[in-house]
Amino acid sequence: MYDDTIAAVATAMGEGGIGIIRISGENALEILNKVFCSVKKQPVENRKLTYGFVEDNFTGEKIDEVMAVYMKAPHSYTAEDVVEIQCHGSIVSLRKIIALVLKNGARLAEPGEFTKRAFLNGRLDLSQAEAVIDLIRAKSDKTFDVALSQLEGSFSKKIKEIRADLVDILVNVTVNIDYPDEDIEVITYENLISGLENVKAKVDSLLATADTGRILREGLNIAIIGKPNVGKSSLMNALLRETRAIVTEIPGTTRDTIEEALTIRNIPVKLTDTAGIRHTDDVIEKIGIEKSKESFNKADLVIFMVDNGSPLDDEDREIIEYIGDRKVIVIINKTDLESKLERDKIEEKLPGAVFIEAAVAKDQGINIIEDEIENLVYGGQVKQNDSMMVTNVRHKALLEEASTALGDAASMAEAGEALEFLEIDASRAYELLGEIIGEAVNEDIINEVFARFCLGK
Ligand SMILES: Nc1nc2c(ncn2[C@@H]2O[C@H](COP(=O)(O)OP(=O)(O)OP(=O)(O)O)[C@@H](O)[C@H]2O)c(=O)[nH]1
Ligand SMILES: [Mg+2]
Repeated sequence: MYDDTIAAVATAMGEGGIGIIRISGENALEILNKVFCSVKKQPVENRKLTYGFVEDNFTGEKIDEVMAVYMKAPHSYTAEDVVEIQCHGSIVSLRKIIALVLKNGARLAEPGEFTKRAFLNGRLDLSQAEAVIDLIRAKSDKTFDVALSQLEGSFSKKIKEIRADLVDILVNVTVNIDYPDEDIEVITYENLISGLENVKAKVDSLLATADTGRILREGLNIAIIGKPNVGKSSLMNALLRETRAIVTEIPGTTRDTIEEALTIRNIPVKLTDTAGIRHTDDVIEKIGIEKSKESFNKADLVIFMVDNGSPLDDEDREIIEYIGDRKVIVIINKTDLESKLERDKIEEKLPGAVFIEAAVAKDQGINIIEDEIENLVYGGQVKQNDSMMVTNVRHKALLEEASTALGDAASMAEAGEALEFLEIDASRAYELLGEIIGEAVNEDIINEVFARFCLGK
């Protein structure tokens, strides 16, 4: 427990129906009693909402009409005494009340400090605390579900199960090292190898969800590229279901890249429509084309669009060269027109590509494009309703290291090396998995995790 009391505005600092100031620590109730005056002149009770006013206890000025609630330790967000004051959601009121609370002895909380206290007081483990920030930032139903299940402890439970398996192995190994002459069950290398491989397989199956998890969390960056007039902006509008980008029959209509956020099948997506790539003397268009190439380089997924109604030309070929061996979806657009395009020539140059035929202006093929995007994200590995997913880069890195350490231990066992050697790697894996849930982690890591939070959480 800490001896200082922290406070912050917990709601967004804008205009809203209500705004909440949160106070946590030993003096939370004492501070509330100094600045709050219940209408019925009754004391604030634990877990009861009380109606009253915040008044400046130095000047007597009435600040706002509020509701106040006190949550006694340990049954609160931080597991300390917590007070929340619900005032009107005006910046003026929020600023005045927080200033008054600070004047009465609270310290302004750092971003994430409430959640950090919940962690340090043992109410949440580290991966649960990290789930809080994911919940706040979730942009799609799916990301929210994954974060919620992580907050409820499903991910921690999985990690704990894996660690428990590993402990069994480690105990066995240690006993055989320390008391080889005692009358104990002698460990066989066969058992050891299969045990270690089993644990590694569990770690790896979690890791397999990481790419999908990252995309669901951060969003998928998609760039639509192609020569002028193939229908890139038409596709952007069709996916957005609104007329966002200007579409005309004049090649070179889009001169600057256009970015929009949307969700496709519940996957958060950042979609970029780009200027058609071609040789031009137009200064503005040239800059636009440079930006198209940048978007291409940054994209997780590239949609390359070609025109079914005209033969493959040098402009297409140049873009194909530029794509190289990047993974792309090729959209053959304008299938309502008579085909003049040699599809086999593109297939030859881009052997790994997925081909989709569409007539975007006629709203044909949009569904198939969305299907394909969904397929690529889930990669066939993760079922859509699976809410156990690695979404956090810190977790991913630790799981990767643990997997390597377990692999090393298993191959040492296979080579028949002394138990002492493989015990080192197996315990290392155990520690790495512990870091995910915050067992035995050093202060720097903890600070780094909570530095990513927003104020008031
Ligand atoms: N026939 C037919 N025309 C289409 C189709 N899709 C788009 N178009 C037309 O093609 C023209 C160009 O469409 P845009 O979406 O502006 O093409 P763009 O690739 O963004 O072009 P730039 O911005 O110039 O690079 C417009 O006249 C569209 O109506 C289609 O499926 N069939
Ligand atoms: Mg365009």
